[in-house]
Amino acid sequence: MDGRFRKVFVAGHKGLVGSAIVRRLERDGIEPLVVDRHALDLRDQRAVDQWFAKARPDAVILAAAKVGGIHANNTRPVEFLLDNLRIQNAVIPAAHAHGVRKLVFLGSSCIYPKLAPQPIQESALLTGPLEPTNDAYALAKIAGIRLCQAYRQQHAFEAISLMPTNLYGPNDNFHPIDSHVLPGLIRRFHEAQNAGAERIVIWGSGTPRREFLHVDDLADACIFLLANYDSGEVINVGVGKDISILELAQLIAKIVGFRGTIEHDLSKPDGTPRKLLDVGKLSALGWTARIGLEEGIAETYRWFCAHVGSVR
Ligand code: GFB
Repeated sequence: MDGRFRKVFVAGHKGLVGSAIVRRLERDGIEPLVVDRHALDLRDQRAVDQWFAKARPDAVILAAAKVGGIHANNTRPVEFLLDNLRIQNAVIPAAHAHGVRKLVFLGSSCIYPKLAPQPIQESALLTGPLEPTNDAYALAKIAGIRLCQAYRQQHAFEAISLMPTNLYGPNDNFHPIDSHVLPGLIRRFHEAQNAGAERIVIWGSGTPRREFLHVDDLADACIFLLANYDSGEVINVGVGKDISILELAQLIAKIVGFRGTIEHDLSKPDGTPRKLLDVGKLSALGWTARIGLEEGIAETYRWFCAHVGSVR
């Protein structure tokens, strides 16, 4: 961990990403600064500015966001646009105004153009139409990246923007409808297995491909880049390989022990056909992901089973 930063504020510390970053910092013996959402609504610009004036962290990892899977994004664009803009427009200006020395902003692979050439290079951003099922979220995140670049350009503020691929791991949102595909299928296969079901339905054709990065790898990359990256240009964070949704379902079935048949609900959207990230820029800096998909899903399933009564 970079010795320049002793008071690191993890915004969104209870979420999938935030809780992984807290675990990663604590591994370095650093107790991060956190604040519960009932004590501070990160969408409230005045309250956030007053909090920063008192707390005065020296680094910020902005892991707080309104996130969700394809269904949530497709049906609630107002929240995905407004909540994310409000959080970004509160935290980033307050960080600059109150002496924060470095801020890490998190974008997402889904904000690249729907049909970007694969694997997707960072230069593809804003070169084509967005994926309609999540364009509200994507525009909010693109605005956040541009705000970080504007503060760097106008005030020499050290803000960096990472572009993680699809994430999964402990403390994810396993909601049957609003979750991302990997946790959503873990819950569905688990419940089908427990119910002795002979068939299971997944959404869409199963042909889209997705890249999955364990959240502990993302957290490690965040700390690595906090110390080793200082540019306004976005940087991809991924594993460099992908899997079809059907292959993912078959892998989760194997891990859960479900032996029934997998069927498709073609009334549900496929979303973007592929969004594999080019991770050449990150690997050139000396970082690569370590957690393999099968071991990562198995560990996540163990966590899910141990917390099934309280998961989101
Ligand atoms: O993770 P996911 O919901 O979103 O994956 P995206 C959607 C893909 O998985 C589609 C299929 O092809 C779905 O048809 N799928 C199959 C399912 N069964 C299920 C299921 O039970 N639940 C879900 N959720 N999908 C997201 C963006 O796109 O990527 C977010 O919408 C975010 O904004 C995230 O950025 C990283 O990967 O398509």
